[in-house]
Amino acid sequence: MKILGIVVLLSLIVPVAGAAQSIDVCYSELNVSCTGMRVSICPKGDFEHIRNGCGGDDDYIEIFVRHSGNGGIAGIPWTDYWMDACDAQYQLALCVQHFVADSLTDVNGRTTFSGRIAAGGCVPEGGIYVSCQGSTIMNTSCTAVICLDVVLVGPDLNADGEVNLSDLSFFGEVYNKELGDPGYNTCCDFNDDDMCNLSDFAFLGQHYQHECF
Ligand SMILES: [Ca+2]
Ligand SMILES: [Ca+2]
Repeated sequence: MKILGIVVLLSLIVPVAGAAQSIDVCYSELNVSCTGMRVSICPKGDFEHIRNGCGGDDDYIEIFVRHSGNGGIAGIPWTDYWMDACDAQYQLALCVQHFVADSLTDVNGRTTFSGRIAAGGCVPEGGIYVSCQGSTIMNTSCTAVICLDVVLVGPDLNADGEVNLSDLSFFGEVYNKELGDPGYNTCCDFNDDDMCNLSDFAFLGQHYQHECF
């Protein structure tokens, strides 16, 4: 009877232990709500929202964090994520040591990201990856990191955490160029019209001297 009691007790403990199971990056899932998401970012975190990343106001990046039993892991804090460029030639400099989720993960391990990103740098191609608690989310066959179809641009062009004169001089080199022109750089096109001109300069002016806080 005593042994049976221990077995019953253990069976009660196991689900609790399951909730603390570690992340399985291959069962976990990462999606973006639209193709061609493009978000302008600023070190101060006051440029575009991810939810506006495809032209509407309800876009998001979505994650399902799952354990090796393929169940969701609930209650993961919104600060336990990281993101960066998949292509190492591009620099993204997050101002804080996390990429902030909208909420704790729910019972399915799901949460979304739809707010602003406080960061410098530019990721014009190659996409971004997302990590949760240090584990980078992989595809279902576990053969490659998931690189979301997301482009990030911003006025801190040299990714040093501050929009200042050095960014302005970089911007000057691309000024009045458009897609197809030699030397054109999409990183200077903040309003996504394939041109780097006065409208983009105005955005740079709005975020001038903004820095990581
Ligand atoms: Ca800078
Ligand atoms: Ca433009």
